[in-house]
Amino acid sequence: MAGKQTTTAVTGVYRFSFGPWNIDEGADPFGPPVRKPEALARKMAAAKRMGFQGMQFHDDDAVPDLDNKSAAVIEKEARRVKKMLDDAGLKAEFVAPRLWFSPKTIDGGYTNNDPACRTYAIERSKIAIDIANMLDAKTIVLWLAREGTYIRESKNARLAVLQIRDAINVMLDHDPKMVILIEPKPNEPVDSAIIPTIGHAVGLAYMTKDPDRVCCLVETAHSILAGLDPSDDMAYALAHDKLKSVHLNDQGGLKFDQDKSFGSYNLRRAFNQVRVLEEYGYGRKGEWVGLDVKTMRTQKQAVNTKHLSNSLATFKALLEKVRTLDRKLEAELIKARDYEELDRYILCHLMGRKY
Ligand code: XLS
Ligand code: MG
Repeated sequence: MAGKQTTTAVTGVYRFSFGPWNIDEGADPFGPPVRKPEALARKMAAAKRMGFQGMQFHDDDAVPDLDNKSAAVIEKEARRVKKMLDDAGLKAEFVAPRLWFSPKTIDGGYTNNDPACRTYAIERSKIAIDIANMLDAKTIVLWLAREGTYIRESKNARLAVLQIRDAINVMLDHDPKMVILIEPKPNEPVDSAIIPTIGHAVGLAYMTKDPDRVCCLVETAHSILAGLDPSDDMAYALAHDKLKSVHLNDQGGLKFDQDKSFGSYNLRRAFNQVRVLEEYGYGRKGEWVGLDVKTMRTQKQAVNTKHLSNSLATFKALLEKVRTLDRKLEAELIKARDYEELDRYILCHLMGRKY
């Protein structure tokens, strides 16, 4: 039953992951790459060295150019990546179908106005599930990048919700065990997303034929772009027992999607995200902590992974802050309804000042 646990006596158990796209070449819409690409094997070695336990993949991170490969070649290449993971001592957390690069997904995947393109999106998602199985990943992630509109009149938004539901049902049928995680984002690259927030994602999960296998991934920056507090979004999904992964990062308000290092913009907001995970006992059912952070464009080649190691270090430092919070004092201040004093105590605690 969703949300059974109401006490705070448990602690989390944390495993960390990131994706190959989190060590990038620094290109943006206004400038070319400024660093050389790193081979997947080097990214895996960096993950291990920095203390990560897993990697996340797009289907074509594991099997590049997969639209032009046979099933046999896809399998051979996916198994080679699995062997690389084994050799590096890493697990694959998830595989995500990349439905935003192909000419067939210019107008979206599952909600494309062209039925042939919708079919492509569903078939591609089935291949992503097959690759996930080959990598022994337990989840697939749907970041619904182009499932939305550039102008409101271009799609029927009610129908689009049902199209996404139907596509998920096909994926659930394709594999009896795979868990599907929806990663919502309100905008960019589209103007308006069909599933913009975690509330929409949870609602959609209950519309599918197997709601227990349709869950969520909350990304810090995506919540902030929706004007919401990421820890509250996480709490909402946790109350439904539907938070199965997170993409921790940071974001300076309503700007382009920044994917800054975790805690780098708002440490208190980061503290509350760690706290909500810890109080649920996050990770005990195999949930991962993903760090979906981006290298600053100004960073040189030799130091292109600091955003990852820094984000991990910040998570661990904030976990320490959560675990050393004076709960008795907090309860007294809540009882007295002295939230000004509670505010002060939290700030002193975060600043490491004597209270
Ligand atoms: C977007 C994501 C995306 C997914 C997987 O924020 O990082 O790449 O997690 O498709
Ligand atoms: Mg993400």
